[in-house]
Amino acid sequence: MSDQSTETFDAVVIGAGFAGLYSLYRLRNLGLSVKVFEAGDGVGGTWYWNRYPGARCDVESMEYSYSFDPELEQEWVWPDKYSKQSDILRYANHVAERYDLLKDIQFETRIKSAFYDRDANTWTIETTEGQKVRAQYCIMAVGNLSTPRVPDFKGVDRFKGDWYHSGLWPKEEVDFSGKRVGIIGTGSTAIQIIPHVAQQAKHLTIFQRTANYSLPARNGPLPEDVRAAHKKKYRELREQAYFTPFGIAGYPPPEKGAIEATPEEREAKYHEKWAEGGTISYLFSYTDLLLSEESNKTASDFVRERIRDIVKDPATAELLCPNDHPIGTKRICLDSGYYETFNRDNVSLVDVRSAPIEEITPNGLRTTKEEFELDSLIFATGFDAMTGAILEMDVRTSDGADMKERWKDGPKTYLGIMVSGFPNMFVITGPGSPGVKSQMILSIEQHTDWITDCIENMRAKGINRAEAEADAEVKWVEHVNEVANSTLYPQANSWYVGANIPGKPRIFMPYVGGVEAYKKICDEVVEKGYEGISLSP
Ligand code: N01
Repeated sequence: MSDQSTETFDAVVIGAGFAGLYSLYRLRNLGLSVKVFEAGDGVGGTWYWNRYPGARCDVESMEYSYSFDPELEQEWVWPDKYSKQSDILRYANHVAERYDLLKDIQFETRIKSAFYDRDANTWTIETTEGQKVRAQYCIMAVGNLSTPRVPDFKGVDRFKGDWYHSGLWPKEEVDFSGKRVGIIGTGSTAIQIIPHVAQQAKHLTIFQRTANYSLPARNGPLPEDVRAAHKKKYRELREQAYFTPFGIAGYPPPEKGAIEATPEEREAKYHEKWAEGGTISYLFSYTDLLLSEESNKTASDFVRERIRDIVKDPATAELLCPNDHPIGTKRICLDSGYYETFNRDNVSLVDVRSAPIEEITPNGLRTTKEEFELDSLIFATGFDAMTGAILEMDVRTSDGADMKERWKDGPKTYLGIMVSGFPNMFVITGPGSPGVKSQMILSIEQHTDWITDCIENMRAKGINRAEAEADAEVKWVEHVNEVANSTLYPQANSWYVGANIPGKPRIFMPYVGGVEAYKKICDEVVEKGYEGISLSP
């Protein structure tokens, strides 16, 4: 495409998930011309791609939604306590239509590169089809779990059956009736898929490398009185959510540490939380579950005991008991009937830690110990999290900054929002932000508000370039690490540290100081005249 045909906008947003939609809404309201690019053929991001059976949010519906418009939150009706994927996608589409966002979104378009020219102070964004647009601001609303990863098993291309990745699930319903199905992975995704596929398949074989902690969701229809009561207090609850660690209101903070309680007290508390369901509730049993190994062990032991209670075959139960990380240091899974599924005759669990998968064969899968015949194979093997989507693009500047080079030893950002050397580029819930450790939509709104306020301030003052200072970035990365190292989080081999991607630098990526602390820091940066950010005309 010739240079003359390069359209110019004030801002380009990459991604039309919840972050991209809200960015478009806010930037447009500032009077900016905005173009959004989206790889899918519809809005919704994670909820567009992850259509696998059983896909549901692990944050309660009344919390997991936008707060920016009180009318929207009053009119929308969430059917269930925890929303299923199709309801969240319906909501994303409703928002896109209600605020007339679709006209500025170009679908089925993947971005190849983003190039910043310092002299012209513009970003040129190029699609894989060679279309180019220019803009002063580049907003990365690319998501944290948007680069699905199929491990490079030998032989995948020779498999004669159908295979699926959870994050690239087909739009059409997949019928596993009468089939011998294998699923690789036992993370949050697999734990949601397994009970559903087990009900259909002739046989389901689960290939587990690492056992995870899963808690019961106790999901069900949201009673009308509960919905109404929440709506009555919606404004207050939204405000409260910002003063909590995970950005979720309604959970009274714990008052003491687990070891301060007697064993009987603890047992009663954990039983109460187990019966209530939900992950935040359980983590909020005591103040120190993510800080003290001794305290954490009491909560981890309780879950292992429940697994042994539920799963009838003792060997299977033992294999399902997580033993390599403290509870909560990986995202806790939330399930509906996961452990119970292992009592079915058509379900078997295979340990691929002791006997790893060697190859996918034309008719199934072979471990170092055994061969399995399969008609269908599901990869619930996760994502190149937090950095994958940005590094998939070629992001550079005219003065030689290259994002792949800059992040080769792990991502470095200022506040998880800006990267030094990449002016006027803003990342929504990037590495170094609490995004993935919070109610994601709340963090998306907080980040986007901060970014759009920054742009508004720049425009009011005739400032054209905002750039994170290298020193401020170094200090932020140190702070993120320091906070993480004061907790048990780094003990787990999770996607938080890139452990699921061979060769990825092991760096703790999310900010785990909590939403309240993070928002306070962001607000103080503004009060101090955008401290750590160089602003130039
Ligand atoms: O991915 P994961 P996910 N051989 O990386 C296994 C969010 N989410 O898609 O642990 C054998 O957690 C891997 O084993 P191991 C949520 O934030 C939210 O499940 O590396 N196994 C692991 O068991 C979540 O944390 C919701 O040893 C291999 C699994 O694949 C995040 O998404 C629902 C393997 C990957 O687990 C990611 O969850 C779903 C190999 N070579 C997801 N490679 C809700 O809101 C990988 N594995 C409810």
